[in-house]
Amino acid sequence: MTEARDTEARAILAQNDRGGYTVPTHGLYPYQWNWDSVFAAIGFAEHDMDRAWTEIETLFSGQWENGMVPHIIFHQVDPSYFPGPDIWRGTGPIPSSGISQPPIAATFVRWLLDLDPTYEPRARTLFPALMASHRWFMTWRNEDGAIVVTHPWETGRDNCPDWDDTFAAIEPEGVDEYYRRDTTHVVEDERPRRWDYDRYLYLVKLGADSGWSEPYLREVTPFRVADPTMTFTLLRATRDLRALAIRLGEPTAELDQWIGDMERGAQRLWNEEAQTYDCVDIRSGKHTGVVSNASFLCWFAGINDDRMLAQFDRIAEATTYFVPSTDPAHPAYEPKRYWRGPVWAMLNVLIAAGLAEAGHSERARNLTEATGRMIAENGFAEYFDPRDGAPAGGRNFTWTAAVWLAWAS
Ligand code: 9WN
Repeated sequence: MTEARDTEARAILAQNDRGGYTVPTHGLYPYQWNWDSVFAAIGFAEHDMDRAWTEIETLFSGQWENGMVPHIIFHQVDPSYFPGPDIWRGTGPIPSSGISQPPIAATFVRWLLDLDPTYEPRARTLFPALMASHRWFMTWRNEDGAIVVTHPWETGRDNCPDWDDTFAAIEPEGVDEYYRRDTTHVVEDERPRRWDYDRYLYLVKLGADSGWSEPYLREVTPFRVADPTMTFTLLRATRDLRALAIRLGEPTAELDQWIGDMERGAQRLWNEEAQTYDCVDIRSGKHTGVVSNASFLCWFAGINDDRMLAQFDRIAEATTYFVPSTDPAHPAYEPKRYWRGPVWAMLNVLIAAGLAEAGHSERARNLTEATGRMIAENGFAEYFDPRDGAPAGGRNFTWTAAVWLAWAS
């Protein structure tokens, strides 16, 4: 079984390869996505190290002048996805979206280099671009060290219940008629609702009409939410960037400052009442009260908080496959609907890495083994039902194949 899955996983990476970059899956997502590509790189690293580096380099070829690395790069127009480049109106060197995604690149560059140090010259070339992307976050998305997003798509956790209250306060006026393509590829019950899409597009229009002006959006957007995915991945990636800086003989003062800021900022995400890290709506000041899979990225960020162990154990007990994207005890939990319940294998990799580093090796091992079993039994789906591991969303998925090759098999 394992060997057959290995072959299948390599074949998926090859099929989704568009020459220098991979698409997450054919049809549903026909472009280069930011964090998907970084996960793809570690999958390629299993059999083709040169191709692994190219994936990340191609991603950074779309970096904007202000340092932002877009969440989608539209290398060639494909009508099977909406919204495309005409709606986003990105202002970078290659047509792109106008928001970013969880900044995991520095972490994976460090991991790639650990696997084969002879690639150091390529890390050296990427280093200033990585610095610029972190500086962009720390300049425009930094609320006292907690990192905010201006669109749910930026966190990669598109329709999780964390956005429900903020979205309820948005009246999506002025959005043109549109035609979704995602539900032509995947059944509707496994995708966000129309209600969510109306608001996604409202926020895209707000940003695009402003020419993606960060100073303007900081003042006017109704959606400015501090989020554990961004805060924890950026904090972790900044620690890795610091390690790279030392290795390459680069200064670390700016990085030290950012790490200190985010260590303090991460504490803003602690919700005493719910006993978890969650999101904070900067406009209303309210916590969202959701235990999500992103809450468990605390260890990955180097925040060794034992209070989260009880939450982790409770949720692992409650489901056959874990970590579900939303706490099964939350009223908004839906085990098949995208980020409102399903398990995402690639997020498990980050959670398990953090658990192992914090010394919780048995939990890390259990999570890695359960993720491996889930993929071995159900294939390379986009996400999985926590109750029985049933595959959901897109199939032949790049990041699921990549994490299988790199960790889970
Ligand atoms: C919007 C590509 C991306 C992932 C995200 C996931 C989903 C896009 C969509 O697919 O989002 O960015 O159209 O649904 O939520 O995490 O990067 O796989």
